[in-house]
Amino acid sequence: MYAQMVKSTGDGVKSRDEMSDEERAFQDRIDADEKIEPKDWMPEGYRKTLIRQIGQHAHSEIVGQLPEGNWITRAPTLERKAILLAKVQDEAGHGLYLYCAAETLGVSRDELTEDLLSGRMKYSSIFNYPTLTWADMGAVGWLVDGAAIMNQVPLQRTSYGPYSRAMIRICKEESFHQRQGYDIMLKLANGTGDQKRMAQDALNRFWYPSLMMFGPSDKDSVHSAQSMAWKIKINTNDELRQKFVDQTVPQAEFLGLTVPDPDLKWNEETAHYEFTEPDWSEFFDVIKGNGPCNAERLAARNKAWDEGAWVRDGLLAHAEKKAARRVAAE
Ligand code: FAQ
Repeated sequence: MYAQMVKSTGDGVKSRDEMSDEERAFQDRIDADEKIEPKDWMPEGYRKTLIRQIGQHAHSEIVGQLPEGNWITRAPTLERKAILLAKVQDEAGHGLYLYCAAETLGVSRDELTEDLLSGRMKYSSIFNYPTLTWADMGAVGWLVDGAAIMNQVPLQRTSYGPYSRAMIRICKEESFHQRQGYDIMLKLANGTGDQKRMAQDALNRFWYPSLMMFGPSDKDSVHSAQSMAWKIKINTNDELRQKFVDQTVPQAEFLGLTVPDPDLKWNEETAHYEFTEPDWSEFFDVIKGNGPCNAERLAARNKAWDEGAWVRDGLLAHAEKKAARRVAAE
C-alpha cells in the first residue's frame, strides 16, 4: 500500500515519513476504510482532487444528455421514446447529485457551471462524438453506460462519503440504462440486413471512444497513484479497461456483431482478451477541445444557460419576496 511505504514513491505520493501528523492520521483513516465526511479534516490535495473528479463527472452527466437528447424526437416507437426520455432525465438527476456532493467540499454549483461553460473544466471525452443513427442509442446505452458502470461500481467504495453514497444510487440507474441500450442492439442485430449493418456501424464508431472513457494508459495517468493512495480511485485505468473488454466481447458475440479490432484474441493463460489500444493521440486531441463535437456541446450548454437566465432571475425574485414577507410578518 502506497501510504505504508517508508521511502518516497517517486510518483508524487508522500511516504509516511514525509507526512505531517495530520496527514498521517488522515491516511490511517483511509487505510482502515473509514469514510471521510465533509466536516472532517482533509489534505488540500484530497479536496481539490475530489472537486476535479466529481465536478468532471457531474459535467459528463449533464453534457452526456446532448447526444441522446438528439434522438428523443426521432425514436422509432412511443415506447422507445418514453424510455429514452426517462434515461436522459436520469442523467440530469445524476449530475445534480454529483454537484451536491461537490458542494460539500466548499465549491458552489455556480462556480462549477462557470468552469464547464468556459471550457476550464473537462467532461468525458465520449460525449464529443456525434450520434448519427438510431443504432447509436443502442451503442451509447450498451457501451458508454457499460463503461460508466464498470468505472462507477468500484467508486461506490470510494473514501469520500457523499461521493460514495451518490454512486450507489447512480449505479442502480446506470444498469437499467445499459440494459435498455443492449435491448436496442439486440433488436437491430436480429432485424433486417440494413438494421444489422446500422448496429455494426454504431459498434465500429463507439468501440474505441468507449475504451478511452477509462482515461489514458496507466503510464500516462498523472493522478492515479495519489488518487488510489487516498482511495478516491479504487482501480487503475488499465484494470478497468481490461475488465470492460472481457465483459463486452462475449456480449458482441451474442449479438452476432464484430468488435472492430482484428488483433482481438482470448489469451488462455491470462484468462483475458488481448486488444488494440485506442489511438491515444486522438484521445488527447479530444480532451484538449478538438474532438468532432466539442464546440457544438459547449455552445449548446452555454445557450441553455443563457436562455434559462429568466428562470433563475424569477426564482431569486420569488425567494426575496417570500423572505421580505416573512420579515414583515414577524
Ligand atoms: N475524458 O490522471 P488521469 C457518464 C483527463 S460516465 C476526459 O488518469 P483521473 C454516464 C483527466 O481528467 C463518464 N478527460 O485522470 C453517462 C486528467 O486531466 P486533468 C464520466 C479525461 O481523474 C453515460 C488527465 O486526463 N465518468 O457520464 C478522461 O485519475 C451515458 C489525466 O488522466 C466519470 O467521470 C476522459 N475519458 O482518471 C452519461 C467517472 N480520462 O483533470 C450520459 C469518475 C482522463 O488533470 C450518457 N472519474 N481524462 O486536467 C474517474 O474515474 C476518473 O476521473 C477517470 C480519469 C478514470 C475518468
